Amino acid sequence: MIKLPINYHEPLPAAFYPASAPLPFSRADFGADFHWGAAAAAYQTEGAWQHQGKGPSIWDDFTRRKGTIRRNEHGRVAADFYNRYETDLDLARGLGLTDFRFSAAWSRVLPEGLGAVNRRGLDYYDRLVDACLERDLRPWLTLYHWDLPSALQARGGWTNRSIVGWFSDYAQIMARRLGDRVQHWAVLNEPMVFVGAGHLLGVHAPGRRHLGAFLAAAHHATLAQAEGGRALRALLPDSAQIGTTFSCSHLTPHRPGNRNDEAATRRADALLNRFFVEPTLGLGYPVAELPALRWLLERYLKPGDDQRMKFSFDFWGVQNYTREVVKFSPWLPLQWATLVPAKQRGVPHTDMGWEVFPESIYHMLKQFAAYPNAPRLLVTESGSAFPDVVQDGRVPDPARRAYLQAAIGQVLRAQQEGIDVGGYFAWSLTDNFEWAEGYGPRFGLIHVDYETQERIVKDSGRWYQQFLGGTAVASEPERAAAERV
Ligand code: IFM
Repeated sequence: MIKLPINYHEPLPAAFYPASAPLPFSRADFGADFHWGAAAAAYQTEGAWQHQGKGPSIWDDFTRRKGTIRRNEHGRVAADFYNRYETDLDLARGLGLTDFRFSAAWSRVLPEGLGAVNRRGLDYYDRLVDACLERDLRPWLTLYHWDLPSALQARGGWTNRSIVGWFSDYAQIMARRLGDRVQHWAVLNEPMVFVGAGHLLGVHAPGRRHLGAFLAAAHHATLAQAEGGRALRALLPDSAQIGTTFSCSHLTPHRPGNRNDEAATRRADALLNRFFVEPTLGLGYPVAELPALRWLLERYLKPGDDQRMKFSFDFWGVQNYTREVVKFSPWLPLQWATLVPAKQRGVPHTDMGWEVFPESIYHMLKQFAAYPNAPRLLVTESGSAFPDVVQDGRVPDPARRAYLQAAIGQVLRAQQEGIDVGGYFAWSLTDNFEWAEGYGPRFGLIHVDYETQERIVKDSGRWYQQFLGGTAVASEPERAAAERV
């Protein structure tokens, strides 16, 4: 059994894994079939926002509204992945990854969200899938990573129950075209985030702040999650591994033992970690902890929905970045709880203000695996944003490297305790557009210079490559220098 440093409160996790010290584990400890990947998403990386027939999405619209995004940035060019995917996949291959997770932009395939297919958009994903396979990278396709076609938002978007059918039609188009080559499908990316941040907090597209909109969107996303799974399974009954992904955070009370904070922590857990998970298992919504969800049941739940929300996924994607510390709040209806920011607690944190707490991933894997009938788990996102400096064509990023090592170690810890966890995907392959935060926070294993689109594999990426036994990775400046010799 490996011993990992946990419960630390040192300034930076790098202190635990100095670059020179050997790790207490190796790739082989995870088993030969373990999926080693990195992840990305369409709006955050592709750019090409109006290219080859793509229709607008709610993120194209939201980023046009002044003041919604830091420095008024947008994803119109982003990391230019649409044009540079071959370069990026070469780098991914060089890192030694076995798998690459990306999302499709619904409005690239269906500019109006439904109806006529944009052949050139679908062709692009066809080429991308082939490009992965040519490099021995298994493609993991996420159908929805937050960029709803604007035309569907004009009809109410996620608050309109018809979205369940629209989404199912889109899923079928993707399955028919790519199902012969894509074996791993994720239906939704983090429904709590696009529903909550987009419809209750108003900080993500479509920028709504309305409890009714939140409850409607939540219920329709829950239905679409299961319906999308059914659509894929009906068309790909033998070949596809069908999953969906959940954001989650290990939660602890601000004042352990304080009854109010303990109860607030249970409510926050119901909202942040259980809400979209339990209906898939037939357990319904966590109404006992969150009585406000009765409105959802009264207004939006139709006869038969309890069954419609169920789907037996082949895997759940666990997406974890931090833990949260929870305090009772009399001001926030729905959960009557607030999250105490890491900065206020004086603990080490990333550029997102998230506490550096890699053991959260271990706790969440244990929590999800404890459900009877839980499917196989994979960590489909895990990572950290720290400021980067390019020095002599390299990016030394010890804090990100240490976070990555610690997170992977925590996954092994869970696996060694019997949890069926089958993969780890670092977020993210390259730096990209971090939603409301714009291009400030950098999560990539590969640095992107947004002026020139030059890529440099960071030291964290080089560490990942050594750990995975990938072939040497040359960054663009190094390749250019080699060509000059
Ligand atoms: O960048 C996001 C991603 O789109 C969804 N999961 C969390 C990441 C970091 O915030």
